[in-house]
Amino acid sequence: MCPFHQRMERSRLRQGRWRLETQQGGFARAMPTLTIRDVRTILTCPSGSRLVVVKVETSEPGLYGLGCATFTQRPLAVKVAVDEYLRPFLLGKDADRIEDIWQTSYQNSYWRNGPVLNNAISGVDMALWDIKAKRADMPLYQLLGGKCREGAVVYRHADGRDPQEVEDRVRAFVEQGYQYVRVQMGGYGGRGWRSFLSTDAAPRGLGRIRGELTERPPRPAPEQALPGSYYDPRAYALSVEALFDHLRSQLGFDVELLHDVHERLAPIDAVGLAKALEPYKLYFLEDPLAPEDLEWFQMIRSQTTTPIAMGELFNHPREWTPLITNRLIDFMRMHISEMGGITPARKVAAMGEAFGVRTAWHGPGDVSPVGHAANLHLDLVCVNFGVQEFSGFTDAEQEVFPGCPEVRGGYMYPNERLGLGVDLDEEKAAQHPPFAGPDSWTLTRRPDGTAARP
Ligand code: GCO
Ligand code: MG
Repeated sequence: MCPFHQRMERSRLRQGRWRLETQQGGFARAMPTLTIRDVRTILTCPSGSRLVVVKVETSEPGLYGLGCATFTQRPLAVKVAVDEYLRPFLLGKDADRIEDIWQTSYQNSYWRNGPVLNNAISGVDMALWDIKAKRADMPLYQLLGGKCREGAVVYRHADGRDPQEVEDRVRAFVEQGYQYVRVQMGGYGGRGWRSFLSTDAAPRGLGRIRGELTERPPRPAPEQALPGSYYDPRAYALSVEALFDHLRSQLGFDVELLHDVHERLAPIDAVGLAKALEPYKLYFLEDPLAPEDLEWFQMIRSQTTTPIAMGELFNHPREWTPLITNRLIDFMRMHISEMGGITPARKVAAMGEAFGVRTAWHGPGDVSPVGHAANLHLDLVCVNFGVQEFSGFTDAEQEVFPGCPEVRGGYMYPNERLGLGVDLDEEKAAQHPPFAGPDSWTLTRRPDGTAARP
């Protein structure tokens, strides 16, 4: 046995891990069975988003794994699914059988493919991958096949009240080394303000939009209109065109720009916007349609070459499979825990590779640092990686989650620690208890008071 494996063998024997035996020039390995000793759910809210993390403890003292199960709008529902249903189902099971545990957990509820149960399964699934890589003495990306790149390029969010404010924020990110920036004006759906083009505007080479944007009060709502977060879809669509006209004429085309429609438009207006934005060469236009309107993607495809990204709301294979296999999207944006974790995500990423669809996993503030690490390990090993969303880690988050991936010069890097590489300080997590009750931003309404998708 070569000196390297003698050293490996000695360290594993010391750790009572597994034995390397040579047989006819090969290596055989006998791994002692590792059973699941406990499954616990930790809720914490260090930076305003309620995060859900699952900790799986094993029969090997000190060997545990962490997984992200964050459904930030319904954290308690996920906790119950894990504590009351998955935990009793998993205790004593062989922690190495990740695929079988995924399949049986998925089938066990009979009804399946929902945001609560998928997130619960994801928490366990990611934790089991974390454990297996720790046991193999390597960062997870090594176990998944090794690096295709040294770091994952990320995009940041630039939001502002008007085009100038958005431009300033984009410039600030570019100065920090970011090459990809998502631009929004007034948040999703351009809350509240209506943009009108000044009457003396004239066409310019770049696009069809011209002239200054002026703010106008929202369209009048009917009497006794119900409370909610009102926005005006048509005015929003116009403001996005004007925003990109401004940004491209001020910034040029060096910086890659992205925009999230957040399913805020009627399908035909989404087709119109995707077409109107073509001259501005977006890296991608996200969620132009809602999961309920998938058939409209064909029309977008037939009308424009603006790259399309979709998927953060998906939790059913029948949502992502037709879009990928019919090449109706260019980027898959799934929230990995919403799919059920690393096990399904790596399979769908491989499917995407076959159909020219790249990954751009969901990565805003309501993904825990454990989930961000899972995104990163997949980003490093998938040849069809596109870009990774990143919204920054606060100091409080980094305290609660030691080992957060590092971002430098616009790239996210692994910390080369074993497994996912992120840990959780339970005492610190407990200092940030989650707030109770439903979110308010999702109570969106159109100008006439009709409830709209958030
Ligand atoms: C994004 C998303 C998020 C979601 C949020 C919901 O592209 O990052 O659209 O901002 O709105 O995750 O809780
Ligand atoms: Mg989005």
